[in-house]
Amino acid sequence: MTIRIPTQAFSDQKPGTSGLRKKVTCFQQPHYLENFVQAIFNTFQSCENKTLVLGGDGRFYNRDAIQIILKMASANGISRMIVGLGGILSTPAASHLIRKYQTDGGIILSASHNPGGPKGDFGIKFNTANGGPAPENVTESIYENSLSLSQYLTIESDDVNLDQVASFELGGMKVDIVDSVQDYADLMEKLFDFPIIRSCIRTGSLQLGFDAMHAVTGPYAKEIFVRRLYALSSTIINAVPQEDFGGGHPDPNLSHAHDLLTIMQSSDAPDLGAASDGDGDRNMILGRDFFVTPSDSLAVMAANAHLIQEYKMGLCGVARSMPTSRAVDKVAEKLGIECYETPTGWKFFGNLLSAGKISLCGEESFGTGSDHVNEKDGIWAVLFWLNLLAVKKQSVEQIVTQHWKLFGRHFYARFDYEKLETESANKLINDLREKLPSLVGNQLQGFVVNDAYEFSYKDPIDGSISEHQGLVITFSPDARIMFRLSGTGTEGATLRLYIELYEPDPEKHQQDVHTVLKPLSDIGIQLAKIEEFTGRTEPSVIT
Ligand code: VG1
Ligand code: CO
Repeated sequence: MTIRIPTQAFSDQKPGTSGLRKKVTCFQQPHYLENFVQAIFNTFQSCENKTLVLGGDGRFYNRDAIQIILKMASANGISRMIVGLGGILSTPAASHLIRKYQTDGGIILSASHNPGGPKGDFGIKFNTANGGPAPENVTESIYENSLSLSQYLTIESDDVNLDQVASFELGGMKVDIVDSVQDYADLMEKLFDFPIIRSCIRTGSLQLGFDAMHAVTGPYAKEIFVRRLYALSSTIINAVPQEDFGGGHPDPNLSHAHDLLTIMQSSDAPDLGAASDGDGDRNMILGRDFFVTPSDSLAVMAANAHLIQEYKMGLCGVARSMPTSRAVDKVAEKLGIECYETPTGWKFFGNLLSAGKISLCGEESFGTGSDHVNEKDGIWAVLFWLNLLAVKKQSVEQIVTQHWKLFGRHFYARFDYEKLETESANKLINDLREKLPSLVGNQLQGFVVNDAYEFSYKDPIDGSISEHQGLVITFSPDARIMFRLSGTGTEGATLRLYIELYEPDPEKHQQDVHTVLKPLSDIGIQLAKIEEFTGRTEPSVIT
């Protein structure tokens, strides 16, 4: 029986770069999760005949949230829910299910790379029928709805069993518990040349080390790399998803993927090292004692896509987020295809992917993907690299350094200043924004400022405009620094400073990245008066 629960609206349910993220304790307050979920349902004209996918990255509170959402979905009149076994779905697997079963969207429970556990973070995002993250107009209407909620609907019922593949009814709504691992693995097998990869793995000419970081990709990695590609089971470390990610930070970068790094720096390191994040949509690619920046990874993929079965007919276009290095732009130029520059966040790629304008896209934050789903996809990226290594018979380092010879190298780094006081971080950005026009023409540490502007984006498909998407300063010789505030943190503000320098001369490609970028990071730190506004003399993390 449907019950109406009176509630009071919360004023802080505005989704950020990727859904609504808060501390678990915030989501556990009475009605907090329920209000946001009701706001999602309220944005549907009608819930009748609607099917949704539901699952999450397995972090603490995932199971509780799923039970709450199922009952609310039933009360709201949703006709069918497709739920990941054990309540688990990686973000790309959820996107695939939405598309495969042509559902009306999906609810994904994840705070991605943010730590989990009772004191950690929780998150919820809504993906639309194209499988991709809801665009801004949708997240905006969910937010508006959340501001005026006075009730939500639920039913009285026992919790359902999430741990068995089964179909049943919940208050008149159909619930299908599905094993998404098989569906996802089947999709991967269609995109990549599994026989070639398998034979290289079997002969020992190709070895992989994969760090699932105690997060959602463990079961997917086991099925794909071990069961279908015959890698040794020791290939996958930290393979069992845990509610608190083993107390770690499930962010695949040089600061957080320690275990993998140790393996890749050892004398018998595998050919390819890779790690994924909390919800399985990001990837880090390493060679033997060699780090591939995510921006370079995207560019290498674009330049070599014709060697991969699925992309052998060529790419229709590519896209990168604004702070991502312009390495992929060079490739697009050579291929004669369009390269789009979007704001940070996967939701901005969705329209381009759906309209067939791009087939490959990525972000500097360890996210790459293609039109096979409408999300960034960690395991897909690892398979792409495995397939490339199997075909090219070169090391990761050889592939990347040859790429630089052909296209030039984009030296790149990101400095994060985490947990800043929100007010000071906003002041810093406002101050710098005002200063931008006066910077043009200035000479700073041997670099001349060419342009200084605030990035805004007009979506080429629906014409919508997104403003305030980061501050950009470009220089001669060819370099850029960019600033923006993170939209995924849950404590204070995080300032990101992105630094990029283009070096066409192969003689200079072997220089140390931080030495090369030092003058530019100094410029950025001084122009933005980072120490003055935040008191910080060092970034919290450099990636
Ligand atoms: C960060 C990254 C961004 C990514 C987003 C969601 O956002 O910079 O590139 O799309 O996380 O990724 P922000 O606003 O904190 O810079 V995930 O893997 O959290 O879904
Ligand atoms: Co993620």
